Amino acid sequence: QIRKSALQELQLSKMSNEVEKASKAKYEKNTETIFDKIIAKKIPADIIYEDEQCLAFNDVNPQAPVHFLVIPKHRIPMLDEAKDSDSEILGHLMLVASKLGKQKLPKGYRLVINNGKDGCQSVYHLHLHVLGGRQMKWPPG
Ligand code: TR5
Repeated sequence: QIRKSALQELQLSKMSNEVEKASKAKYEKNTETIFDKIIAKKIPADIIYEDEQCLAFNDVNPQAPVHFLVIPKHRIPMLDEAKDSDSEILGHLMLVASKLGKQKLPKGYRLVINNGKDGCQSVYHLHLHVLGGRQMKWPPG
């Protein structure tokens, strides 16, 4: 019998917790999310980078030794809602993720965008997850 380590148990419970959160998350196009409050500095976050267009901060529930989010200041609820006019900000988010990723994770990292319920999206403000600091696995769960 294979006995799961405490760490694996914890990772599994965090994972199902995220899936549960995503399945309960309501997509309301015009409703602000917790990330708008972080952008407005109404609630604290561990901010690691900021410029006029975007913000990066450490994920409160990290799924890897390094796990931060890069978000646009202007709210795009999800990737599926991005318009042609968002192509510049989408590119900017990727470049910021790469600059921070190179600095913090020189051995490599993973970018993730969860889109919609099946994609496990729980916060409807587009965000890039940057994960690393361990060997990432493939396929992702
Ligand atoms: O599931 P998706 O892709 O929507 O990712 C949402 C992410 O936001 C999750 O990884 C959460 O852990 C993260 N999150 C949620 C909150 C939060 C946060 N990261 C930093 N700070 C946070 N605050 C203050 N509040 C949250 N509710």
